[in-house]
Amino acid sequence: MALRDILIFPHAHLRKVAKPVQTFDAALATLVEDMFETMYAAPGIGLAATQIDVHQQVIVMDISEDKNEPRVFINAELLSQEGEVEHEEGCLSIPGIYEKVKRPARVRVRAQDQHGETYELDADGLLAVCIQHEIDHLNGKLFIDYLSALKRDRIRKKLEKQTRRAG
Ligand code: GNR
Ligand code: NI
Repeated sequence: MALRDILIFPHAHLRKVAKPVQTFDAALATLVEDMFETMYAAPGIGLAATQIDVHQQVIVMDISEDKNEPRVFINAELLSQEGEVEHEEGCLSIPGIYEKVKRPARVRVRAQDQHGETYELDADGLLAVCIQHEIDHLNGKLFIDYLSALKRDRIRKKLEKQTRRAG
């Protein structure tokens, strides 16, 4: 297992669009393991491969209190979305920034697990928010894209300064 570096906004690669996974091999298993290790260490409740500069449709997640309910979403697609809910979001690629975002409240998702087995899931609450947040990452989209351009610009300037200081 290995920790991977997380890209920080406004890194250009966060805007790349991920490609579907075609082969469920040992390399994919290692990627999924590394993503869990990186997510738990951060700590975060979800991680999209885009965030570690891997542009394949791979998401890991664990929204449980005890961090013992790992979920894998490969080639995830939203089958339906309904309702609307506002939730405060954060992102490991946008450290220290927390803002309310409105999204559909309930989703149905189809995905594959790490073995290639297809499954469907109905989600609401934090799980629905997190799934949509992670699928956005795979499409090069960030939660701050839902904010005003003014707010987004302030966040960009703040993080650019921090990244410069950190080298
Ligand atoms: O750890 C995370 N917490 C979180 C809180 C509210 C809405 C979404 C998230 S996902 C985030 C981890 C992350 O950046 N995933 O891409
Ligand atoms: Ni994120």
